[in-house]
Amino acid sequence: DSRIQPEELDALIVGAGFSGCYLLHRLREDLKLNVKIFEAGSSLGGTWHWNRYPGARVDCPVPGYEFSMEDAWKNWTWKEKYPCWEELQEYFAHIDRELSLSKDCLFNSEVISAQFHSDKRKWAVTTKEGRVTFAKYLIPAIGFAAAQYMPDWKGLNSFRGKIYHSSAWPKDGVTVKGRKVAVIGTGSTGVQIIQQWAKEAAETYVFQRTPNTCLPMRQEELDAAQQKDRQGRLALYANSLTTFGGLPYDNVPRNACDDSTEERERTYEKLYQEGGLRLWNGSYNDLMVDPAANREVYRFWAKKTRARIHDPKLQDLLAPLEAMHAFGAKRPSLEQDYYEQFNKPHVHLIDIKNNPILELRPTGIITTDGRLHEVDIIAIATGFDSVTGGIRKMGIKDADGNELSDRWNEGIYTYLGLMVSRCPNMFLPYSAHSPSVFSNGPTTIEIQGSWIVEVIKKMESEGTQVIDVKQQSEQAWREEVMETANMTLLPSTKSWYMGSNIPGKPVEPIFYLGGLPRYQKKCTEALTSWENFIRI
Ligand code: NA7
Repeated sequence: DSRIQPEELDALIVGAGFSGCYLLHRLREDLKLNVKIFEAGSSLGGTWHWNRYPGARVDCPVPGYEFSMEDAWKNWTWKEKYPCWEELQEYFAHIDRELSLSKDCLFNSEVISAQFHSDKRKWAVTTKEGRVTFAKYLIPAIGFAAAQYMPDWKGLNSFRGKIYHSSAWPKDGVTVKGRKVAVIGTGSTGVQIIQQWAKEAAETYVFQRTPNTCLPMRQEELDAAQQKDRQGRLALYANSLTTFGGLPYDNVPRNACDDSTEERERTYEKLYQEGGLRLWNGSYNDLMVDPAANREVYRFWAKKTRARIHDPKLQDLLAPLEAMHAFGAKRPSLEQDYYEQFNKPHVHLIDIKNNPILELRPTGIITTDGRLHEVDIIAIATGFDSVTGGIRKMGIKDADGNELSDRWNEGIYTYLGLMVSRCPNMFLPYSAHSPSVFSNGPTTIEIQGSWIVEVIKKMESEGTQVIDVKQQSEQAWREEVMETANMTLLPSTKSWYMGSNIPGKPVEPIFYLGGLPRYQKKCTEALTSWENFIRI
């Protein structure tokens, strides 16, 4: 709409999830910048605004999964160790009250293009409604899951029932009581939906290509009084900066083969009983490095899991004796009673690895064996075109007019996962080449967000208008990302961590696997030397 006058901002943040909220708060309060968030959704929350499918909950425990600013937590207590999406939305409403965030948010505003104008030395950002805004700094805080992945099955549009992708769930929910439902996909999302729907629907059809290696969540109700312990809170935040994944889990300080078989079994049992991601994220040092150590933990997991499933055929499909991929190379999901659902006669597992989906029909899903699975409602839990899909959707163009997503088709290049050459004054929290998805979200975001604040603070104080990063610095960071990933078993497995879940997407490690302490050290060094930046 040409009647809308272009607005000039110091910083424009895209996305009102954890990253966007953090940076709005810090840039506004610490640096007194004129900052706004443009958010495609109608409220704060990011992932927790969009992913409101049944059973959605976080798999990092609270209170670690929260902002560490005292204003954010001093009047807040959590109800459960792994909160559901409703509680996370309440948390965002709470921080909004405490930090007055939404007054600087423009909701229902999807950014469809952003280009750096070298003459104006600013980013021009356009929303779907045609609003154009100029900003000195651009911060795409869009997370890794801004672009959903919907496979193009034949007949997709012919289905006459209801069909929903997990990340665009209807606000009013979906009633499944007495209905026949299907869930396609058994990643973290699929597992959560299945666990919930199997308890409510008349018939539940689960379309599984690869079994998940789910770990027991061991949910707990939390005591409000205990959470008031200020010292405890501060110690928790400090500790989270010292662990690989920003979680309150220390690794077992040995390799698996250092222990006898019995000792190893006892250790696995202890970690498994502790629950959560412990067996994956706080296990032996060599779990993700040594195939033999990895096989051992898988065998332990399969034994525990198979014992919960009655039908031997289902045991082989849900927890085969031999691993289908390295344990942990795909994210283990947390479950509460997922496996028990398959002991119910109205829950049906369809093995679409051996019997793929052929097409959708008006009344259901046909598999290659010719069988029609008639259902009323389908949940699509096939995940995301992670990171790069969101960047493409946002239409980011560099100072030369090149689409960043096209550039990244030749391989992702970033400096510390935070900046990209020829995209001056642009900062990318929780994006590619950062520890993001292998670490506790808020902890990673605070490390990255603080770095961004420091860079901008320095620029403002010395009057620098524009900074870029050196290409050789990007090259060096890419090498660090590749080297650390190649030391692990991750590249051996097709997964969204490697980009291999999306047909045609370049297959390479998308995230940094060096762990949070090493990452934070690299970020700090960059600010001390300042030698990787170009001041323009
Ligand atoms: P994921 O982890 O990417 O899981 C997607 C699931 O969908 C997975 O089981 C896939 O099987 C399956 N899938 C993907 N494409 C197809 C097609 N074409 N046909 C059948 N099945 C398919 O996404 P989530 O949403 O569960 O989780 C994303 C992250 O969000 C999660 O890790 C948390 O960090 C939060 P596959 O394994 O590829 O055989």
